[in-house]
Amino acid sequence: MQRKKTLAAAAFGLPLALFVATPAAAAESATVQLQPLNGSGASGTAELRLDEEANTLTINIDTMGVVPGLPHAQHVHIGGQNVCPSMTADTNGDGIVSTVEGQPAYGAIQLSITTEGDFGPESALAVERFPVASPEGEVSYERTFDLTQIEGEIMLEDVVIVQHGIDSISPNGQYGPPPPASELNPDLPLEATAPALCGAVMPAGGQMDQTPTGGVQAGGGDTAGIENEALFALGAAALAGAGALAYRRRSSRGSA
Ligand SMILES: [Cu+2]
Repeated sequence: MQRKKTLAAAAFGLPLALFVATPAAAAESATVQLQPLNGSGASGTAELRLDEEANTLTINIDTMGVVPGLPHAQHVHIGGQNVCPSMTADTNGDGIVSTVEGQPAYGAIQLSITTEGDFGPESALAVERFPVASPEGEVSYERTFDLTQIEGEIMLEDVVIVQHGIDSISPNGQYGPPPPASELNPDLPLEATAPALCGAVMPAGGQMDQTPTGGVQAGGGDTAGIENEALFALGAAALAGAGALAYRRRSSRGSA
């Protein structure tokens, strides 16, 4: 029986085998390859298991090559183009794709992948509750989240995982010292919040409805537009006002 089921699934196609949804079961899972951003040289994977009956999301993240001994903020981002940014997202030309610059690609924070306690967007920069990389620069993380505690629905195919924290601006084994400061919190160095790794559940060019780069999903009854609104309603609280405004402005322009 088990074998037949597996074969049937294989025959079904699933060309990427990254995103596995079985309608009969109330569980979905996805494995995401995390790619380096901002010259981090890091690598890793994230595994997500959504249990719709229990309404939980279990996230495993294993990364290597990240800044040793320092905390690495990590989030579920949703509501952008469901992709990871390229260096063309570096709109201010400082050589770093900051968290806000990457937002049109990967969206706002829906879930902060913390080690304990709150995991909503308001914990986006709860530095003391993010995993600390080992002396070898490895992070090994697992937590199961009770999704009844956060607003909005998480659809796995919309998820982009981002792990933050780089040391490539002033390589010295620590974040900063500033400047440059993070656009999210002037008390934090840009190095602490800039993305180091990013992976989208649905790779660019996959089965997702892809809008052209620079385009926006608003209007036309496209669900992505609704999600964006939902995220704004959520407050995207953790994001600095300026960043959220820039994001909104971009959305408005694209839909006009
Ligand atoms: Cu993030």
